[in-house]
Amino acid sequence: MKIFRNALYRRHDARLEMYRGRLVPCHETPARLDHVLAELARRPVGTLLEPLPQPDLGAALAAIHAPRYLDFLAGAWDEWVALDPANAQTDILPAVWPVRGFRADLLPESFAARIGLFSFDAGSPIMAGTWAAAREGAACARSAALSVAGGERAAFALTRPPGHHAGPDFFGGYCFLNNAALAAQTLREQGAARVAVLDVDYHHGNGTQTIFYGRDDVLTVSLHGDPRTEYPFFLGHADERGEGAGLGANLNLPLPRGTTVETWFEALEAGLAAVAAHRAEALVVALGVDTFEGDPISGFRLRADDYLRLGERLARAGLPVVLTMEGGYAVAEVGINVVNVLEGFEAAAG
Ligand code: SP5
Ligand code: ZN
Repeated sequence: MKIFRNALYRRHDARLEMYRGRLVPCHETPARLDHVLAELARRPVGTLLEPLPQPDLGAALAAIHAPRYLDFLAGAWDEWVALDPANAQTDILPAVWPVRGFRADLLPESFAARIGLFSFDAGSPIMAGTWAAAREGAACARSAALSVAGGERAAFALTRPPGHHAGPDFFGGYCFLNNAALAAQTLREQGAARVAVLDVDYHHGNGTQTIFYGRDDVLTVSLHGDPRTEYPFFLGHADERGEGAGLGANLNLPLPRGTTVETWFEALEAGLAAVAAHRAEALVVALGVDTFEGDPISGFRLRADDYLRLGERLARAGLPVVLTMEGGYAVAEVGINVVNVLEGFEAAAG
């Protein structure tokens, strides 16, 4: 399998996220990808590649994200430092948001107001290299989709920061640009009539759901911790089925904290049945391994070997597949778990 790896992943290396009234060290760190690359060096289940040159990446991103959001993200760090040179020592976090009843149509002049307008949590700091790292990650996701559209059976976008929480005009959940959505949109543009996104990260793929909620050409399926108790809390319930033309093209499979492998794989079967019923011609897998029993911020109980089975099952779906790297915070085990998925896939894909 082709593995498009983001060579700029270390440039996003934020310090602190807000948790229970305190700033705590970020869970989403460069070390996560160090471990995946180290495991790939031990078990070379794919070919590591640089993303393809992409003069049209900006236009491709504008098909899934609002232009004013992209403009803000691209310039946020420079604006922040221009406000006060001392800001260069501090990452950017929002502290005020336009909730129900406030105006989101007007773009405020205030930087503090705009960072709030374009975000939904205080856990996703922006620093000097965030845009460069996220943009290069998007280039990897688009490269993976272009290569699958060109006839590859499967390709993996090995990148961070992750993407599935990023919506049309908001960041959060450590995500800035939605790599899985970009891959799905790219597969559509390249000729697949119907595409499915299957999100197996522990957390609901709220960004991806929101991007495609009104469309019937991209099915979005997510298996995740029940939002009644689990992040991102405000979306991901079973009764969210899509709207307008997209009605029926969103499937949420929320599972209780503590869910073990048998139940999880039953939900996976239900998700894959929906992908087949949609008659998807290509599949995007938002691959988070924060379903692992040792994950420090999640609550499912998958074990390392279960990821081999996941990879095998994904291959047996029989579709061309783009995988994007999402969550997984048991840093030392992230490499083993991710490479297990790839190895299982390759073994079953033949
Ligand atoms: C891509 C992805 O997996 N994003 C997840 C974002 C979760 N953000 C909220 C994390 C809450 C951190 N809780 C700290 C618990 C310390 N024991
Ligand atoms: Zn997650």
